[in-house]
Amino acid sequence: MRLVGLAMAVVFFGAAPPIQHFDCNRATGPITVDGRLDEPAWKAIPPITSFRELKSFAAPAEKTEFRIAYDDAYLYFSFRCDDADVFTLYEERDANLWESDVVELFLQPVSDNPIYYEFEIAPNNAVYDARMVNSGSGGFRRWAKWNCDIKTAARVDGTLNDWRDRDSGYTVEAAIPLAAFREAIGDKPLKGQTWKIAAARMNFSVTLEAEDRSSTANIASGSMHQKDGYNTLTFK
Ligand SMILES: [Ca+2]
Ligand SMILES: [Ca+2]
Ligand SMILES: [Ca+2]
Repeated sequence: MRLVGLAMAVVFFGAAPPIQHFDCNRATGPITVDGRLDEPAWKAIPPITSFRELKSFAAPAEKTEFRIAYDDAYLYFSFRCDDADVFTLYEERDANLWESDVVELFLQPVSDNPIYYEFEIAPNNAVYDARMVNSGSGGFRRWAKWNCDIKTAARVDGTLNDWRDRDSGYTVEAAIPLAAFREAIGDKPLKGQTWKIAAARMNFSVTLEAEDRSSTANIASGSMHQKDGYNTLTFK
Protein backbone atom coordinates (compact mmCIF):
# COMPACT_ATOMS: atom_id res chain seq x y z
CA MET A 1 0.00 0.00 0.00
CA ARG A 2 2.86 2.30 0.80
CA LEU A 3 4.29 1.94 -2.73
CA VAL A 4 0.91 2.75 -4.22
CA GLY A 5 0.80 5.91 -2.13
CA LEU A 6 4.22 7.02 -3.36
CA ALA A 7 3.25 6.38 -6.98
CA MET A 8 0.10 8.44 -6.56
CA ALA A 9 2.13 11.27 -5.07
CA VAL A 10 4.36 11.35 -8.16
CA VAL A 11 1.34 11.41 -10.46
CA PHE A 12 -0.41 14.21 -8.61
CA PHE A 13 2.46 16.41 -7.49
CA GLY A 14 5.14 15.91 -10.16
CA ALA A 15 8.68 14.65 -9.77
CA ALA A 16 10.97 16.32 -7.27
CA PRO A 17 13.90 18.21 -8.79
CA PRO A 18 17.43 17.04 -7.85
CA ILE A 19 18.52 18.15 -4.38
CA GLN A 20 20.88 21.08 -4.80
CA HIS A 21 24.21 21.53 -3.12
CA PHE A 22 25.34 25.00 -1.94
CA ASP A 23 28.70 26.43 -0.91
CA CYS A 24 29.13 28.81 2.03
CA ASN A 25 32.11 31.06 1.36
CA ARG A 26 33.82 33.41 3.75
CA ALA A 27 32.51 36.96 3.48
CA THR A 28 34.93 38.99 1.37
CA GLY A 29 34.44 42.05 3.59
CA PRO A 30 32.36 43.45 6.45
CA ILE A 31 28.58 43.01 6.53
CA THR A 32 26.47 45.58 8.37
CA VAL A 33 23.12 44.18 9.47
CA ASP A 34 20.87 47.06 8.38
CA GLY A 35 18.54 45.41 5.86
CA ARG A 36 20.42 46.87 2.90
CA LEU A 37 22.22 44.27 0.82
CA ASP A 38 24.58 46.78 -0.76
CA GLU A 39 27.87 45.54 0.71
CA PRO A 40 30.50 44.24 -1.74
CA ALA A 41 30.48 41.05 0.35
CA TRP A 42 26.85 40.36 -0.65
CA LYS A 43 27.41 41.43 -4.24
CA ALA A 44 30.22 38.85 -4.50
CA ILE A 45 27.79 36.00 -3.75
CA PRO A 46 25.59 34.64 -6.54
CA PRO A 47 21.99 34.46 -5.26
CA ILE A 48 20.27 31.14 -4.69
CA THR A 49 16.93 31.47 -6.49
CA SER A 50 15.84 27.83 -6.79
CA PHE A 51 12.77 28.16 -4.56
CA ARG A 52 10.00 25.65 -5.26
CA GLU A 53 6.62 25.30 -3.70
CA LEU A 54 6.22 22.65 -1.05
CA LYS A 55 4.50 19.44 -2.26
CA SER A 56 4.06 20.50 -5.91
CA PHE A 57 7.62 21.76 -6.62
CA ALA A 58 6.05 24.40 -8.88
CA ALA A 59 7.77 27.76 -9.36
CA PRO A 60 6.39 30.29 -6.88
CA ALA A 61 4.54 33.36 -8.16
CA GLU A 62 6.96 35.82 -6.54
CA LYS A 63 10.75 35.57 -6.76
CA THR A 64 13.09 35.03 -3.80
CA GLU A 65 16.87 35.47 -3.60
CA PHE A 66 18.85 33.91 -0.75
CA ARG A 67 22.52 34.37 0.13
CA ILE A 68 24.71 32.93 2.88
CA ALA A 69 28.30 33.61 4.05
CA TYR A 70 30.41 33.34 7.19
CA ASP A 71 33.44 34.72 9.01
CA ASP A 72 35.20 33.90 12.28
CA ALA A 73 32.31 35.19 14.39
CA TYR A 74 29.03 34.95 12.45
CA LEU A 75 26.98 33.06 9.93
CA TYR A 76 25.30 35.67 7.71
CA PHE A 77 22.24 35.25 5.54
CA SER A 78 20.01 37.49 3.51
CA PHE A 79 16.76 37.30 1.57
CA ARG A 80 15.38 39.58 -1.11
CA CYS A 81 11.69 38.84 -1.69
CA ASP A 82 9.45 40.15 -4.45
CA ASP A 83 6.09 40.67 -2.75
CA ALA A 84 3.12 42.70 -3.96
CA ASP A 85 1.41 42.66 -0.54
CA VAL A 86 3.78 42.64 2.44
CA PHE A 87 1.94 41.85 5.66
CA THR A 88 2.69 40.65 9.15
CA LEU A 89 0.66 39.74 12.21
CA TYR A 90 3.15 39.62 15.10
CA GLU A 91 5.90 41.66 16.69
CA GLU A 92 6.96 39.66 19.74
CA ARG A 93 9.88 37.20 19.88
CA ASP A 94 9.01 33.59 19.03
CA ALA A 95 5.44 34.30 17.89
CA ASN A 96 3.88 32.13 15.15
CA LEU A 97 5.56 34.14 12.42
CA TRP A 98 4.76 31.51 9.79
CA GLU A 99 1.12 32.66 9.87
CA SER A 100 2.06 35.79 7.86
CA ASP A 101 4.85 36.81 5.48
CA VAL A 102 8.17 35.47 6.72
CA VAL A 103 11.52 34.09 5.60
CA GLU A 104 12.88 30.94 7.21
CA LEU A 105 16.23 29.20 7.55
CA PHE A 106 16.63 25.64 8.83
CA LEU A 107 20.09 24.25 9.64
CA GLN A 108 21.15 20.80 10.83
CA PRO A 109 24.92 21.00 11.40
CA VAL A 110 25.68 17.31 12.02
CA SER A 111 23.70 14.66 10.14
CA ASP A 112 23.81 12.04 12.92
CA ASN A 113 23.06 14.57 15.67
CA PRO A 114 19.33 15.38 15.91
CA ILE A 115 19.88 19.01 16.94
CA TYR A 116 18.70 21.45 14.31
CA TYR A 117 17.98 25.17 14.25
CA GLU A 118 15.17 27.26 12.88
CA PHE A 119 15.31 31.03 12.30
CA GLU A 120 12.38 33.07 11.06
CA ILE A 121 12.35 36.80 10.36
CA ALA A 122 9.27 38.79 9.38
CA PRO A 123 9.27 41.97 7.26
CA ASN A 124 8.77 44.04 10.46
CA ASN A 125 11.97 42.42 11.85
CA ALA A 126 10.13 40.16 14.32
CA VAL A 127 12.27 37.09 15.11
CA TYR A 128 11.54 33.45 15.89
CA ASP A 129 14.54 31.32 16.80
CA ALA A 130 14.55 27.74 17.99
CA ARG A 131 16.98 24.95 18.72
CA MET A 132 15.03 21.81 18.02
CA VAL A 133 15.43 18.07 18.38
CA ASN A 134 12.11 16.86 17.08
CA SER A 135 9.20 19.07 16.13
CA GLY A 136 6.75 16.46 17.43
CA SER A 137 8.22 16.38 20.93
CA GLY A 138 6.39 19.21 22.62
CA GLY A 139 5.82 21.44 19.66
CA PHE A 140 7.30 24.72 18.60
CA ARG A 141 6.82 26.50 21.93
CA ARG A 142 9.12 24.06 23.76
CA TRP A 143 12.04 24.57 21.41
CA ALA A 144 11.47 28.28 20.82
CA LYS A 145 12.39 28.98 24.45
CA TRP A 146 15.95 28.83 23.16
CA ASN A 147 17.15 32.30 22.13
CA CYS A 148 20.43 33.29 20.54
CA ASP A 149 22.02 36.68 20.00
CA ILE A 150 21.01 36.83 16.35
CA LYS A 151 21.26 40.29 14.79
CA THR A 152 18.57 41.04 12.23
CA ALA A 153 17.24 43.88 10.10
CA ALA A 154 14.37 44.05 7.61
CA ARG A 155 13.32 46.72 5.11
CA VAL A 156 10.04 46.91 3.24
CA ASP A 157 10.01 48.41 -0.24
CA GLY A 158 6.37 49.46 -0.15
CA THR A 159 3.89 49.82 2.70
CA LEU A 160 3.60 47.17 5.37
CA ASN A 161 0.07 45.94 6.10
CA ASP A 162 -1.75 47.97 3.46
CA TRP A 163 -3.30 45.56 0.98
CA ARG A 164 -4.78 48.31 -1.20
CA ASP A 165 -1.51 49.35 -2.84
CA ARG A 166 1.10 47.21 -4.58
CA ASP A 167 4.45 46.71 -2.84
CA SER A 168 7.77 45.78 -4.46
CA GLY A 169 8.89 43.46 -1.68
CA TYR A 170 11.22 43.31 1.30
CA THR A 171 14.74 42.40 2.31
CA VAL A 172 16.02 40.65 5.43
CA GLU A 173 19.62 40.54 6.65
CA ALA A 174 20.87 38.53 9.63
CA ALA A 175 24.01 37.50 11.50
CA ILE A 176 23.94 34.45 13.79
CA PRO A 177 26.83 34.21 16.26
CA LEU A 178 28.69 30.95 15.64
CA ALA A 179 28.41 30.32 19.39
CA ALA A 180 24.72 29.52 18.75
CA PHE A 181 25.81 26.26 17.11
CA ARG A 182 28.30 25.12 19.80
CA GLU A 183 25.91 22.52 21.19
CA ALA A 184 25.95 20.75 17.82
CA ILE A 185 29.49 21.35 16.51
CA GLY A 186 31.60 22.19 19.55
CA ASP A 187 34.67 24.21 18.65
CA LYS A 188 35.32 22.44 15.35
CA PRO A 189 36.31 24.88 12.57
CA LEU A 190 33.56 25.46 10.02
CA LYS A 191 35.82 25.06 7.00
CA GLY A 192 35.21 21.64 5.47
CA GLN A 193 31.97 20.96 7.36
CA THR A 194 28.83 20.05 5.41
CA TRP A 195 25.48 20.89 6.99
CA LYS A 196 21.91 20.26 5.95
CA ILE A 197 20.08 23.47 5.08
CA ALA A 198 16.72 24.68 3.82
CA ALA A 199 15.88 28.29 3.04
CA ALA A 200 12.16 28.87 2.87
CA ARG A 201 9.47 31.49 2.71
CA MET A 202 5.82 31.85 3.55
CA ASN A 203 4.05 34.36 1.34
CA PHE A 204 0.48 35.54 1.77
CA SER A 205 -0.73 38.23 -0.61
CA VAL A 206 -4.07 39.51 -1.88
CA THR A 207 -2.67 38.89 -5.36
CA LEU A 208 -2.33 35.15 -4.64
CA GLU A 209 -5.19 32.67 -4.51
CA ALA A 210 -3.60 30.71 -1.67
CA GLU A 211 -0.62 30.88 0.64
CA ASP A 212 2.63 30.37 -1.24
CA ARG A 213 5.04 28.18 0.74
CA SER A 214 8.35 27.70 -1.03
CA SER A 215 11.80 26.38 -0.25
CA THR A 216 15.18 25.59 -1.76
CA ALA A 217 14.71 22.09 -0.31
CA ASN A 218 12.47 19.34 -1.69
CA ILE A 219 9.64 19.26 0.82
CA ALA A 220 7.22 16.63 -0.44
CA SER A 221 5.22 16.38 2.79
CA GLY A 222 4.50 20.07 3.27
CA SER A 223 6.41 20.17 6.59
CA MET A 224 9.69 22.08 6.72
CA HIS A 225 10.70 19.75 9.55
CA GLN A 226 11.03 16.81 7.15
CA LYS A 227 14.77 16.98 6.54
CA ASP A 228 15.19 14.26 3.87
CA GLY A 229 14.93 16.79 1.07
CA TYR A 230 17.14 19.48 2.60
CA ASN A 231 20.01 20.93 0.60
CA THR A 232 23.61 20.47 1.67
CA LEU A 233 25.89 23.39 2.52
CA THR A 234 29.67 23.04 2.55
CA PHE A 235 31.81 25.66 4.29
CA LYS A 236 34.74 26.68 2.07
CA1 LIG B 1 23.78 45.44 4.99
CA1 LIG C 1 13.55 31.61 20.72
CA1 LIG D 1 2.98 38.74 0.90
